[in-house]
Amino acid sequence: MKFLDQAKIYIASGHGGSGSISFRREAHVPFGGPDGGNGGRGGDIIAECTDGLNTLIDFRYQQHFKARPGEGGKGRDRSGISGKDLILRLPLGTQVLDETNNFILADMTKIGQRVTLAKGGEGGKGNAFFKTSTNQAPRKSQPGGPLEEKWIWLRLKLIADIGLVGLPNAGKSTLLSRITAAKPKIADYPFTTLHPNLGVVNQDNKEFVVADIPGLIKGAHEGQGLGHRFLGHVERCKGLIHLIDITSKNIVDDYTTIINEISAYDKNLSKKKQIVVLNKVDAVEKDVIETAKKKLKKINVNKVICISAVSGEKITNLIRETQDLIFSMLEAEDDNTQHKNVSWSP
Ligand SMILES: Nc1nc2c(ncn2[C@@H]2O[C@H](COP(=O)(O)OP(=O)(O)O)[C@@H](O)[C@H]2O)c(=O)[nH]1
Ligand SMILES: [Mg+2]
Repeated sequence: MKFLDQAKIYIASGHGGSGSISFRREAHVPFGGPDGGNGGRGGDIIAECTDGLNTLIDFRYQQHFKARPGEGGKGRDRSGISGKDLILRLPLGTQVLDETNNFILADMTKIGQRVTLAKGGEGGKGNAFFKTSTNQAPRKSQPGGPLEEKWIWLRLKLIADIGLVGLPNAGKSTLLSRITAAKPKIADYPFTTLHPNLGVVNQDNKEFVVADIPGLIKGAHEGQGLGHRFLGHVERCKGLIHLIDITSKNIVDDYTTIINEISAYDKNLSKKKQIVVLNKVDAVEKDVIETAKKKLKKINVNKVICISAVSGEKITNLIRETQDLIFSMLEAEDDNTQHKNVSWSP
């Protein structure tokens, strides 16, 4: 599935430090008691759900993750220092699966959520621990507990920030390939695309994910084409880019067809913020653009961005407007979510 980004990685917690065997040696105490300290705990491997990441690309470069072992215990009842935990920062929506890629070990669904994937070994007891009334000088200590190691799969179902909607031929695939590294088929027969294409837009060091929603046509909500099924993917988008082909004979119809299909699918979806875009301005004269804008104004579409996905005209404008939209939605979300940064434990 194109929605999927996945990586296989090796994780190993730290083994526990061994307990120490030691006896007190002091100038005036001929037979000192046992004072071997306990070993430190090995570090855990912990998955943490993090804001602001939306790919697993980092895991293509590094596949081995090992937490630190615990230190051995020492004489004079000193415990070994525990090994540091290793935190795997995973994007929201990542699932952690076992080596077979079948069994889900963790589902990262909340920012701040933490799940221990591999537990560090316990520290071994030092000989001081084994002192009893009958054995005042034990020569016994424990080794540290074993580490845990395994291969796991990380699977990210990308959640798009923005859905790209519009009739077939509006230029959605062209725009997606222009603003992201995605390579969708251009001028593809609309219903042969079985999955929405996704791409990451990176501008001014800010990233967002766009999903191209193909196959939306009149009657999609009654099951015409596959567009209806795809609309489900935009449910969690923060907003829409609505593309209209300016060379079309009836841009108002084109616009309302899409709006009707979206609201027939889900009333809430039609409340999503959208950026209305007239595409292919390279192919028409200036007066055609002005007429188109006027027509849209009549149906209360007052703000329109005119671009050419082919020549690149005003594309940066569109991206910045989109970033503003996402930012305003995030701010609104922040106001509504008071528990956003509270960590979650299983
Ligand atoms: N002249 C011109 N043609 C475009 C532009 N954007 C897309 N097209 C063409 O419009 C056709 C449909 O584009 P496509 O991206 O496949 O549309 P989609 O069905 O919405 O994904 C293709 O032949 C594109 O080359 C543009 O900005 N200017
Ligand atoms: Mg397309």
